[in-house]
Amino acid sequence: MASIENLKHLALDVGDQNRTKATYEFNSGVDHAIQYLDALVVGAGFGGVYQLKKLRDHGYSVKLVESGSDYGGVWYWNRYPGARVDTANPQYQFSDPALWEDWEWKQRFPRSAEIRAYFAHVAEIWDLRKDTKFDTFVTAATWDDQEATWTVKTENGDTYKAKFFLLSTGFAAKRYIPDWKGIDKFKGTFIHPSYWPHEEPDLKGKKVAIIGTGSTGIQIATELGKVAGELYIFQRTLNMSLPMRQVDYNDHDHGYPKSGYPEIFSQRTTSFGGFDFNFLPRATFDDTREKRLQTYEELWAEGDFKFWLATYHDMLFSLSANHEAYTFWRDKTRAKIRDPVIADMLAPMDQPYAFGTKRISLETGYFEIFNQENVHLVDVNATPIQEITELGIKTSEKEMEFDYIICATGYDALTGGLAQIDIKGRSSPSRTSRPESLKEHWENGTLTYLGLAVSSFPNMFIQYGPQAPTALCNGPTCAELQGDWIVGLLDYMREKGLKRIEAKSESERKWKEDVLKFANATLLPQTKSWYMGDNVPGKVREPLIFLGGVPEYLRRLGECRDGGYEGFVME
Ligand code: NA7
Repeated sequence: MASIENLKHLALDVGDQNRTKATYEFNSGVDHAIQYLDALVVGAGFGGVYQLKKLRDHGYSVKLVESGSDYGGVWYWNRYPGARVDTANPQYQFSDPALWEDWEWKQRFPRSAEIRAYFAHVAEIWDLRKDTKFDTFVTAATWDDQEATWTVKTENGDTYKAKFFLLSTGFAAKRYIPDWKGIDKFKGTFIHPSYWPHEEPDLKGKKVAIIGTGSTGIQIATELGKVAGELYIFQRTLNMSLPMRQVDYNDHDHGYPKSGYPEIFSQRTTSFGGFDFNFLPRATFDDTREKRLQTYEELWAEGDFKFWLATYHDMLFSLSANHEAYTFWRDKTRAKIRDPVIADMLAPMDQPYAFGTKRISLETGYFEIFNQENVHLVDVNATPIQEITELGIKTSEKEMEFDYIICATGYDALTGGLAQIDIKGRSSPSRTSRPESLKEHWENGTLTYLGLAVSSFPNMFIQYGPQAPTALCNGPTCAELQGDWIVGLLDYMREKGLKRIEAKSESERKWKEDVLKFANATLLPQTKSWYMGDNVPGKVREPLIFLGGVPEYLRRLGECRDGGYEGFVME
């Protein structure tokens, strides 16, 4: 784990001279006067960018700070081969017509570079750059109860004092690399995909290992299968990937008429996942077998997440319904793989876990790469990785030599990015009246109210974090609905002359019960996944996502607001 920082510096040295230079200048710079603000927003992805624009429009003094060197959030960092969003357009963008009227997407599922270009467009139209500071990693934040202000410190020595501290750091802000012995000894290149060098490494003909078959591993493997001399994919859990059905747009066809955009955007908050589609109103066995297969075929043909989140409404709740979906997926997938032994590893006859209870990835030819002679699959359950050596990877069976090891092992998702900042709230009775850190507050499990606020951390709000729809909600949808709610709250406080707001600990307890109740009604807790905190050793196992869906979440936010921000204490 200690090697994460080394990896970051490796990536910066190799590929991002500008950022290295910028970091140096900030470190040695003189511009460290304290800045006083109404709000400091952390993180320049969809959530933070929306927050900056909205708060400024409402007359607040606000700044946005970001650890990367430009806008995009995860899209700033994720530049690995094949990196692309798996939400279909036109849904993956802000709803402001000033942005979409002059913007044409090139693909139904845009590449990471196209999303960065979109963010540059947003920054220009919304005039964001003057209020954004990049290369700025927030290290600590301390609440002053007397002044009702947060003091926020950054790695490069800046200090901000802000009435509101708004964390839009997203759910994938802290990388996870297993604590293997020997990473530093490896003579080749060891890469976490989110630190992919900006100068593309030449992998043609090279011997490459990819560890991990989440969305990242699958996207990279599909691309590298075409260029690597030998590609070894180390799989711990198979990914029940679905066909993406990518579409390249041309000058005349952008996939969807813009006249329909407002309708699409208004539908997003009525859909479970914040998309323009929803679960079917009928259950799996309401249909005859013939009709069910026809329905599956139609969903399969449409691509996107339709076979996951636009299918029968009981698929994520009933084992027998889920098994039907798995069987269909399995047979479709096995038909793509020639070697029956490999087919048994990628899509076994016996269902290994409930379909859709881990993050589904969208693929474009992933399963077919295993028909190539240069692509190999290693089951790390049968032959676990024991250590990284000078030459490559040593499993329980043998040592394997590599030029590159791509460690696509994901993130300390949802809580890790927040808890890594030393955030200290007000004095807490449970800490014998010393200020409690957020990490301490969550040491026995995550506690939030509405996935937005935390008791004993006044005037602090989280976007796209734990106990909200987050990873099961389209990013721009969540950015807008949470962003609007937070700005509405600040407006309310300003109108009433209030300075301080804090979630009651009782509200947190009740919200946690609700999060548990919704999760336990589904099949998700039965599967090991980062939705449940399983991927990081030692992390508390608990549902980290609000699984009631976007409409229910929005209803809860509205109920709280309409009740005069019920569940909070304000003064
Ligand atoms: P994920 O989805 O967390 O995937 C990480 C992968 O790494 C997954 O297949 C893991 O297997 C595997 N992994 C983790 N630890 C190990 C060890 N010790 N040995 C072998 N394999 C391991 O991260 P991604 O970056 O792919 O995606 C993150 C999200 O970002 C994605 O869903 C999008 O929303 C964007 P496991 O399944 O835990 O058995």
